[in-house]
Amino acid sequence: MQRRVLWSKGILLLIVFILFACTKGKPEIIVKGATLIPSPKMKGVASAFMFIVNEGDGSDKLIGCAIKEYPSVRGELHDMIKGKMTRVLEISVPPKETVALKAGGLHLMFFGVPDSLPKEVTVLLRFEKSGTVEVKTQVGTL
Ligand SMILES: [Cu+2]
Repeated sequence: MQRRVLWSKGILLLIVFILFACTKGKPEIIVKGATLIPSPKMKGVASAFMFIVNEGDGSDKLIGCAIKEYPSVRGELHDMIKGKMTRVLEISVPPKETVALKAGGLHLMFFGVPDSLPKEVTVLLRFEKSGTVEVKTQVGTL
């Protein structure tokens, strides 16, 4: 009896291990075409748009953002839900997929941005698994 229980526990552990092995691929994040656009209407506010590419086999999540040169700037993740800008706490980046952050959709939003900015800043993207990714970001206009 005791032996049979141990045996079935062993089988269960093996199944769990196999399932884990099949899903443990790593994400590989690459960011393209990043731009930071200061708001023409709201002082100290800027949005950022970019393509987040996950070339790896595992999923990841964007969970935060900041601007390296301006640590006091507050960064948020936003989405447009039913035409209304809404703060979200994470943005999923599935394996082998590209997530577009663009005007009218998912985007980053920064508050407390200085009036005059250099031509390029470093946006810091914080991912659940990949950690912090530094992104050279062009400062532009819409
Ligand atoms: Cu926004």
